[in-house]
Amino acid sequence: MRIVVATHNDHKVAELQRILADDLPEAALEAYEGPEAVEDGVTFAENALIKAREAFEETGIASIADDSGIAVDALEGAPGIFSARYAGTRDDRDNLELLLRNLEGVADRGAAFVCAAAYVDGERELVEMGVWRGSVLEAPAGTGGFGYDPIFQPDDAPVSAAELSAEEKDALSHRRRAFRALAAVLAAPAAP
Ligand code: ITT
Repeated sequence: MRIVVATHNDHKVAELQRILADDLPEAALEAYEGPEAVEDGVTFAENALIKAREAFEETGIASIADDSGIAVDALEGAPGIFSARYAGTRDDRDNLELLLRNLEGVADRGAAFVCAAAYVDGERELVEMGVWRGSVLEAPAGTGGFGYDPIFQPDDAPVSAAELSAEEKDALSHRRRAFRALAAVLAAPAAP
């Protein structure tokens, strides 16, 4: 099965290649070279579907997309779907620093990484969600991963997401949870 991976984020491409090699081993993954979709949905699920539809319409090949971000309890879920542009730039460092500033003096550090994994093939549209609970650190720790990883302390890991190896992050992440659920639906026999 050919599948186009509809993301322009190289970090996501690398994580998805590893995750899907495990969870969807029969898929031959292809990079998406088309235009960036306009993400004007109001949920992670809507935006993931918008990106997967756009890639399917451009290529005619079954397409998957990921829409993801960090949702902070004390900020009522912000930055959420706006995580990539929280500080007004696309710079991960600016976004992370703004989030730390907005949480200065805030005791409730609870947060979650959220991922919507979408699949579109012209016949079916599927979306599965993955959530990774944790808390926002007071200062960045670690150099691995991308985005908000240096300030995210997962509940189920002893160190920040940026201090985990790629394989350790893959085993726990919101992205893994969402794409594993999507792969399970794709692997299930089609309804009669
Ligand atoms: P595409 O839309 O092309 O896939 P994007 O980076 O614009 O790429 P999103 O709109 O889904 O993707 O925004 C995701 C942002 O959320 C990303 O830029 C990071 O800032 C953050 N994020 C998502 N997953 C993350 C992860 O595993 N670790 C750290 N930050 C993450």
